[in-house]
Amino acid sequence: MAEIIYIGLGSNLGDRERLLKTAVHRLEQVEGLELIALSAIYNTRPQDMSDNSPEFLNQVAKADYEYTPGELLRALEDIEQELGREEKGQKQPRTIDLDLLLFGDREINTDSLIVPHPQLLKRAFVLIPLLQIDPDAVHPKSGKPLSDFVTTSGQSTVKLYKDHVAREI
Ligand code: PH2
Ligand code: MG
Ligand code: MG
Repeated sequence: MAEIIYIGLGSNLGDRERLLKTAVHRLEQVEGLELIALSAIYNTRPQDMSDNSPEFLNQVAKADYEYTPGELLRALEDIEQELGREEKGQKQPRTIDLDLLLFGDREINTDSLIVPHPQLLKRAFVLIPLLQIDPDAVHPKSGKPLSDFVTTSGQSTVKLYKDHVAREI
């Protein structure tokens, strides 16, 4: 049975908009994955990054996925590799970062994957785009609406990029 998943996309190195678009095309080609909706692209202030880190573009994708979380993680890592992601350290700029945010209402805790994403509730740059496509989304662990976790200070770090709009697919 397919499950609803959410993926956070982020880029702060190179042609950020093109990288997000290419990543979305690659996601569409992942076996067993059917895109349902894409948030707008947002320009976001770097959070927990090295000093002078460039601003990010962030976006969230919602999809149906048929296979296992491990298989999805591998597909996301393959796309990161293909789009020139280099492991220079967690706080360094990256061409593309694809994070699995939610996988149905599952809680996963392995060496390679934690779902829900452990930082989800602290990150306006994923909460705001996710809520744009699903305003009533809840956090599987606590059952609380994700909208409860958006703060005014968080909101001020996330701005719509150009004239982007969310779209259903
Ligand atoms: N990703 C991080 C750390 N900080 N800040 C913003 N604005 N956007 C990101 O995607 C991001 C971040 C770790 O992956
Ligand atoms: Mg990340
Ligand atoms: Mg990541």
